[in-house]
Amino acid sequence: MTAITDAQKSEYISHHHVHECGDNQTSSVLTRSIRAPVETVWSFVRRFDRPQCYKTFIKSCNMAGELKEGSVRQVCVVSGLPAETSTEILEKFDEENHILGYRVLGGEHRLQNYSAITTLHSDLIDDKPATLVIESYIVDVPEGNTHEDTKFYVETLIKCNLKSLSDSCERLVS
Ligand code: A9S
Repeated sequence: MTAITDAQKSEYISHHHVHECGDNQTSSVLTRSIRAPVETVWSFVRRFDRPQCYKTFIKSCNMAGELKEGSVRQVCVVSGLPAETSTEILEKFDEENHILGYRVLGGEHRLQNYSAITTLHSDLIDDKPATLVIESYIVDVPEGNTHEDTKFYVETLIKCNLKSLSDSCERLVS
């Protein structure tokens, strides 16, 4: 096992994280390195039925049935955000390659047509098993907002999620 190079990282991004962006849409890619093995990180990310296990903005989640592509969840958001609920479908669920993709179907919030994909890649940090998390999204720019506003809002939420994912995983392995 070796550490992920910048070239490999670019390859992962061009393979999984390229979004066709219309004029009224915005998208970006965020990454985070976590000092925990891929299986540990995946044990959190895979829980489409329980996003609140690391996402601090989610108050509760309801999903009927099993974790599989096509499953739909209803999430309730904590107070203080310009959102109440969101209905979301699991579009890609690859347990072998550690890939999860979901899309927003509706709900009381402003991020219409939000779609995100998260991929995990096995890495080494200081000779110990680690994980490179890559998350990208595409979303419509809401009426009355700029591309920059929208990108800033979404990136802020994703960065918080990745930080909390990292804290949860690193706490488990330390
Ligand atoms: O949690 C994520 O995967 C990332 C984001 C940006 C989620 C956003 C969100 O679920 C809320 C937390 C409800 C905030 C949606 C779809 C809209 C919001 O405004």
